[in-house]
Amino acid sequence: MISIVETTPYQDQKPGTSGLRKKVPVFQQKNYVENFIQSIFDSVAGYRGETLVIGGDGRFFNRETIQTAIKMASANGFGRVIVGKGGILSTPAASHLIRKNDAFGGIVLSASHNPGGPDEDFGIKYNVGNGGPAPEKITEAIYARTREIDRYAIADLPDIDLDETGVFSAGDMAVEVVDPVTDYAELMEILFDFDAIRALFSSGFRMVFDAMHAVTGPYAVEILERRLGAEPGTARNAVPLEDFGGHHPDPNLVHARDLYDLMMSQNAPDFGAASDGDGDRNLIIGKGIFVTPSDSLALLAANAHLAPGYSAGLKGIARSMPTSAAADRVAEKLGIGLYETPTGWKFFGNLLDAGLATICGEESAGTGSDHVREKDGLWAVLLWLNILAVRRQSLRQIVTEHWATYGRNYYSRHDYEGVDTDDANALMEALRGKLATLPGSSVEGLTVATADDFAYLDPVDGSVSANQGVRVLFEGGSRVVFRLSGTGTSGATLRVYIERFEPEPSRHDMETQAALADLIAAADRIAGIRKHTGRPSPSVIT
Ligand code: G16
Repeated sequence: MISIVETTPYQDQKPGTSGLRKKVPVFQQKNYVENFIQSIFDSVAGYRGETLVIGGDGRFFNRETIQTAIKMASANGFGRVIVGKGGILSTPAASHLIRKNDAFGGIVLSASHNPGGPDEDFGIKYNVGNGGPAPEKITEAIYARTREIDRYAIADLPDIDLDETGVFSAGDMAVEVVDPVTDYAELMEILFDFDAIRALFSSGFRMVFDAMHAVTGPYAVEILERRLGAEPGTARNAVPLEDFGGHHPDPNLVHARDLYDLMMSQNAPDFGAASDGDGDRNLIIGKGIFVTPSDSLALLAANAHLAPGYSAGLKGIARSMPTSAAADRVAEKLGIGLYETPTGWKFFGNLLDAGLATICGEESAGTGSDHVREKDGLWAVLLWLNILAVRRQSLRQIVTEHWATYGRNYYSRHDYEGVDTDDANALMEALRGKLATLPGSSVEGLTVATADDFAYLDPVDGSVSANQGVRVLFEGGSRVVFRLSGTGTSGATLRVYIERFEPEPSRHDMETQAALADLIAAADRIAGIRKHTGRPSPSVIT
């Protein structure tokens, strides 16, 4: 039986950089989830009888939301739902299932690297038929719909048992509960040289992968330990927990500190890696050397041809605007296109679909390729392993050789979290107001060459996305970028991205913050960070 339930709209269901992210109690309000899911269905057409993929990162409220989504998909006329066993699907695995099954789209439940639990974060994201996050045109339509929605449809059905694989029925709709790992692991076997990586592990190579009590645990155990022969225990914190063990499942130097300390210690293994809540981010650390996400993108692009899936070469490289320009010089040397997009993986979808880019990456610990339409944490780890297996050099050697060839982009991001929203907006407004007067001025001994608010013209569909971050470029190629995060759930987060290009190998050994000191001071002078936020220093430095 299908019920049409009357409802009243919420005014705050605006999707951010990556779907709707709020605190769990917000999602638990009456009809909050139902309103948003119905608004998704109301904003896309042609799904009757089609397939919808549903899964999440296993955080608190995942299972309840999946049951709701299944009942609403049935009532709205979908023909089939594919859902991961236990409600689990990493974001890249969900993207792959959408593509492999020619699904109409997918609902991905995650708040990524944000903490989970009854008072922590939750999120709902809609992905389209190419497997990628819905483009802005659709997220805007969803938001518009949430503001006027007055009813939703839901089937009156018992809950589906998510812990058994198999095909079940939910009204006229089939529900296929699938193993979340199998299809994804098979895709990885096609892309990478598993024999070479197995040989690397059997030669005594040791790694640690920190799943951070989040979704990649089962994937890492199956792929790294079972299929590639890494020693048992290589995948740590490998059981997904609803609250991620009380931690932030954010693979950065603050929240993956144990891994970082291990990798900097005397008994460090050869390779350390971590992934986030929903498995799309990655952290890469060699013995005694952290690889910034921007450098990782450049290095993966420069070496991708060593993996079978990329042996034909790359069509192009895409990076988000705040990501360092390290990848640009790789693209230049390879003679392929380099695309600079706004922050948000959704902007890569068109470039990948059109065959303009093969590899994409972001400073926010995301790297991926055209194998799916999401960034992919384990994919990045496996590509690194493939490169290490072929080159048989240490990660440090590979990175320093890369810098010697291309130059080094010193890079850091300073985050000011939980800033008062009005203060953060005032800072950005003031910054925008002085853009015209900055060029030619001198700050901390640096001369401003250009300053603008980044706008993106999508070369495929011609759409324009304005106000994507303020960039201040200095003579000599250094720059600072300011933008407000679109993924936070309380207050505002100011992100300041700082970058200096250093071509000279004898100067490649500096400590990063020291190498950027004058730019950091210039950023504060230009934007008045302390004045506007009242913060003497950033909350997180990565
Ligand atoms: C999401 C997006 C990424 C973006 C990141 C940070 O990642 O998919 O494209 O770079 O947020 O965005 P912001 O700087 O606006 O907070 P994830 O891993 O959170 O889904």
